[in-house]
Amino acid sequence: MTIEDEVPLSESQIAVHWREEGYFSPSPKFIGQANATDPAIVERFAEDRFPGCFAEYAELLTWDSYWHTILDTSNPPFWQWFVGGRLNACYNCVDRHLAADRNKAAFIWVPEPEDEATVVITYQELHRRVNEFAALLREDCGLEPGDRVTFHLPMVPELPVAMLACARLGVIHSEVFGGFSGAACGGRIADSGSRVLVTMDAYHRNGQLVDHKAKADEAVAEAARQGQEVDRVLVFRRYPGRYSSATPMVDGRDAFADDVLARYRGRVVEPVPMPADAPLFLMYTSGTTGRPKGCQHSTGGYLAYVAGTSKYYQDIHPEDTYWCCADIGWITGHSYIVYGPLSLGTTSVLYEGAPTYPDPGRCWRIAERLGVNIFHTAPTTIRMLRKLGPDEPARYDYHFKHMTTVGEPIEPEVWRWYHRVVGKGEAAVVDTWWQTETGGFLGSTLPALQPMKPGSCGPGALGIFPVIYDEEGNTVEAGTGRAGNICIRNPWPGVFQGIWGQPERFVDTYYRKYCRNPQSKDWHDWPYFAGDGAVQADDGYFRILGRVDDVINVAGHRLGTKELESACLTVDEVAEAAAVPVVDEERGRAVEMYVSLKPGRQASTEIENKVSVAIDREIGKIARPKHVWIVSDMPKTRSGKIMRRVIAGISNFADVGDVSTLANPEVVDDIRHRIQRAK
Ligand code: 6R9
Repeated sequence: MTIEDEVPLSESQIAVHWREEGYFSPSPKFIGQANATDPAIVERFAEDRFPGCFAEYAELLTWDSYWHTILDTSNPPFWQWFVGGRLNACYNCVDRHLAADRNKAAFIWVPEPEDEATVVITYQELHRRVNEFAALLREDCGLEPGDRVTFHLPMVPELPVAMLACARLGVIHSEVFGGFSGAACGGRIADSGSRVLVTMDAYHRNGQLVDHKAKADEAVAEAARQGQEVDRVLVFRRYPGRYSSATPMVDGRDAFADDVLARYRGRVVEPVPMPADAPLFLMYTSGTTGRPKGCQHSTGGYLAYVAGTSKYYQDIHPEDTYWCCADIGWITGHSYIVYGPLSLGTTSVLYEGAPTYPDPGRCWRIAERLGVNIFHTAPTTIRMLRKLGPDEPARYDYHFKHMTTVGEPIEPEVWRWYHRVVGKGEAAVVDTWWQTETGGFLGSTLPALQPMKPGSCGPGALGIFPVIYDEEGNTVEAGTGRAGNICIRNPWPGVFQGIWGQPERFVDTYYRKYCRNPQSKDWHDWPYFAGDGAVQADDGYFRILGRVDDVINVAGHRLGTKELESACLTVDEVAEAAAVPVVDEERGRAVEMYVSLKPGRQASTEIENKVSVAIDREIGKIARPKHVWIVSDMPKTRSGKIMRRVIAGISNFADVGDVSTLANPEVVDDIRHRIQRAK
């Protein structure tokens, strides 16, 4: 079966088109303390200062040896930043803070159960734990620089410890979001060629102690099916010494990480000075084909970029208590829970559980108790907190100076609640548009210098020059109200280095579309295609409309339509499947699955349930469809391609567009009646 739309499905077709909003300014108190208050910074990062301007970000780090070339463009679009430089990411996030701040909290970990004690991990303690784990990885697992290791860890301190231990050794880590299924994890293990998996027996989520170890066994089995053997599974225990899983440990393969670590007590491992372009980690994301993309991020460029953007956009100072309420298994957590904040030596809060458990006051209690003053989260969480506890924030005595949002467009209505109620009218709000591929922020506002505008992410970030192109590559001018594809005209240090093992896909997906001359070694000819629709207002601010490719963004998680559809096809009765996005009040977008059955099979709720279960198993609960519709047939082109665009139109009660090229236009009405009866 081929599934491909003739016209790519565009989320912007169903995006809510809100009107242009007025500006908001931060308080003089905020401006007085901000890291970037001198407008000269914008000049320092102007286009005629590119790429040298980014030395300012790199100077925030400690280098073992300096670079000789700031940007090497000799092999486009495989850009290399800070060539010749060497540094260690772990040293920059941990060791260099010891002299002045050894007993300052690096992480404060808040377990989900409210009666469990909060754990403070000082920089000294973090240094000790990272060194011990690095010794274990090197000696017990035999890992060397350049090897890959997969983590399937929840929001526990063991996760950043393990990441930093890898960084110390030059081992490439690949964390798979804990909520993803064992099968999804197995696929990523195989793709990255990891032979070591680090996991945990259980963790708390929404009041349940979730058995997580079972997923490790599925992951190892799936990896083996795809040709990758895992010979070591390190299992942390959520409660050391007490195993909280019903799944047996496998002899010779599995070991309790907390037991093995005891053998490395007090061990110190020297940080390995890595070339700036050595890969630091892989972060998998969804694309338009079933195979996930392992986005490969560099050590020097990435770290410099997240340090710089954390300083100027998140306005992080070393004395802040910063809380990014997201999962480390998402790029946001890598960049803005671990690497960015720690490179600046601040205190970063980690929370294990759901923001609304046991009630929508939980986040505000945490903020009050820990004195959090910078808060970062996603629109989906904001919408949920607003729905469940619109008046909760006023009941707690916390004060944010700064708040950020990331992951999806935020509706102006929701923005205003965030600003007025969560931020108590005192906090600057910064919308940050970016992607797994981009390492850090692309579009945002410098909080003390550029006013906020609800519903717009802002102009290009420092040293980032976005442009909107139409399908033919003509520039869509600002202020025309016309939407197009947002691209970045220049490379920047945080941009990913490639897709692990798929160099052609990297070039095809991100650079082919608008490349002016494939022979050219000039970066001007290689704009980066982000895959988002956008409009630019005449003030230069961008409004992001959503994905233009076959990716559905559910609560900030990117789900590939192909992945969802292949999961459905594991159900015996299902002949064809199509995944479409629908507008959802809380999650922004939700998935609806349309399936048709093999001949002779009868539609039933049992089959609908089987489809949901298959998606849980293959991808994870996050992807569970809002609805499964069993239909008689799919709208198809004459070449047999399923027209998701048409189904999405029906599902959202929107215009389905031109159906004249369909081979079977009559099914459009069939499906429409089916949906209208039910919705
Ligand atoms: C960091 C992250 C990337 C996609 C991106 C876009 C959407 C992210 C946004 C936003 C509007 C924002 N997106 N931030 N849309 N405003 N502030 O989210 O990475 O998971 O790779 O998703 O998310 O569609 O292309 P990732």
